[in-house]
Amino acid sequence: PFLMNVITDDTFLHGTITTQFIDNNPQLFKLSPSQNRAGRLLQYLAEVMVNGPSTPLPTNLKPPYAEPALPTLPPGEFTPSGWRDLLLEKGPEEFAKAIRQNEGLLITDTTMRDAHQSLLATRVRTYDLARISPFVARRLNSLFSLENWGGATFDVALRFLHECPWERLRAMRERIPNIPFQMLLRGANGVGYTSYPDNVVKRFCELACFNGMDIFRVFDSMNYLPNMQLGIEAVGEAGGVIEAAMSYTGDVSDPERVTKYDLKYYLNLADELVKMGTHILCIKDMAGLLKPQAARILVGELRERYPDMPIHVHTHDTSGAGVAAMLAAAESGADIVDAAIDSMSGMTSQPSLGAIVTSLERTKLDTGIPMQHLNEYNDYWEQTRQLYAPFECTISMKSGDSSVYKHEIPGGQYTNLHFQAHSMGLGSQFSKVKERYIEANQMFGDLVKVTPSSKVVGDMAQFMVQNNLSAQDVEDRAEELSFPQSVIDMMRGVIGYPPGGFPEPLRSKIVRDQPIIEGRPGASLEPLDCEQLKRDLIEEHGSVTDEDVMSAAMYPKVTDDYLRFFKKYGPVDKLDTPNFLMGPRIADELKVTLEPGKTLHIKPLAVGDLKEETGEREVFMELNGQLRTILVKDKE
Ligand code: 3PY
Ligand code: ZN
Repeated sequence: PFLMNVITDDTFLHGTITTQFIDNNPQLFKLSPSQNRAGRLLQYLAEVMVNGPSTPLPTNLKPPYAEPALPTLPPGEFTPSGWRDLLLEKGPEEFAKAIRQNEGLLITDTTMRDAHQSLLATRVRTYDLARISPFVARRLNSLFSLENWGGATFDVALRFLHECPWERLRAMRERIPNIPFQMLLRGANGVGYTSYPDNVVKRFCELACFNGMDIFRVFDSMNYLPNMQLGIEAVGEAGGVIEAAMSYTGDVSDPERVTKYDLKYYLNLADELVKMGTHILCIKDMAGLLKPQAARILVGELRERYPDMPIHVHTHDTSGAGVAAMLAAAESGADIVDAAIDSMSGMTSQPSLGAIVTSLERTKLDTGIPMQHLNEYNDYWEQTRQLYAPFECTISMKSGDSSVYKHEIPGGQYTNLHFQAHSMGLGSQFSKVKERYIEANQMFGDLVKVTPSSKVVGDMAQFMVQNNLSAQDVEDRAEELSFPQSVIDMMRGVIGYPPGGFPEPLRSKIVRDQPIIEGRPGASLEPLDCEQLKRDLIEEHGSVTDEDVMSAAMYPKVTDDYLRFFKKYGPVDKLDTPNFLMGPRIADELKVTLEPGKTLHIKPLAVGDLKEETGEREVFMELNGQLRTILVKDKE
């Protein structure tokens, strides 16, 4: 076991061992008698049977206990080559050139990140992503990229799914060697909600590349260039493909609209991002505000200005005009657009992949993606989506909303706010939230709204609704109101600055005597002592990886809980989704594959009576044909 510990140790794997390796790594001598993964999983299942779901289920919609059928693949077939082969062979610069030389429209499939972030509260698990991955590698190899990491997936994987996001990345990479992976990096905010020390962002990108990430869409929630620059540098130094994103707001097609975010603003911003060395330029339309005509104007201008620069367009279909906007972008010179497979598309998600592909068939922008394979992929996702019924946004949301052009709420946040308002039984509450969101945005000086700035505007809107405050009330009483902490922090400069800064005197009235951060927040943060953090984590949890250290750097408490959970309950990511969420049913046999060739057969037999003295119940299960009894504290 010592040898096993060593050869699976992160430092060892990264090839940075020194002669003090053993002295510096006392954790390697902590030899656990056995990993006892089966025992820990039985404990997990028994606890869910007695005490209900371990991850909160926001609705009582039930998933079926069914395994979605996978499209068949003949065994022994080669994995065809894809855009990643070219990237690995030629590097990011040549990769960018090849994108410009490609004739048809290229597609990024967002099903595995933004689509479920927008529709299913980011709850899709590695288990379901990994199952379909071999099919994607073999049959959808003409996709430009798969967006499958970053954004909210990192936090949600650890916090609610009790799984390691790094493990997800590796699991998918192993199954999909040929298609580039794409992640959403919140610039200096990494995959979190606030600024982190520069060394954290840099190490994070390094490890993301090491674990198989290729393309990093880097944005800042206020398009604040110093933050963007840090993200761009971090990706560049890590060897990733830099895709700098301009977060789009306002309406460049409306000359009447008085806004900071006009065509000139975006062209200047693009100039800066190009100067910073981006490989791909992205228009990130997180709320779905880029009307077809606006796409023609903006993409058209950018195309002319930068003939060699690949242009990638991201949108959300909230208004219902997403397909039209992506087709307009493509016709105006965009190289790549984002879409989600049909059964995971529409409303606050991306526009439909199938609709875009079929619309372009037999045109000069033909994507070359075979519809027959997309249909099979779609069937899988249609069934898989059912497994996440408890998180389904469509329980309350029945359609898109073209008032998004006014309130500008980003896709994922729209779903959350909509759900919250409706679950309070007050559908009419939502229109109030939207109105207040507009007012809060104006009060803050008209912001680009995307994580985390969108969260601050949302917090303010909810604060106004709860306290029955109009914008005028807030202005009048700003000196005495107890503003949400996120609002105070944003005004202090914690996440950076919007063009023109925050409006005065409101800012001073909100900040009061709290310290102000001038310039880029990361510049005034001490570097994190990663080695010390690693030692602390080892002390607390036994062995941890460098990747765990990065999780802990961004999400200290969430990672701590995750590591504790893992130690107690084992690799719950290996359970199928209904059994993970709802627990197993008596007499149903579950098969759990821990690794190739190691499968557990688990059959729950009965839950015993409550023992008054201890408050416990015995749960009887068969594990590979042998009876096991598990004691569980009944929390009722
Ligand atoms: C995120 O930051 O998670 C987003 O999806 C922003 O659009
Ligand atoms: Zn998005």
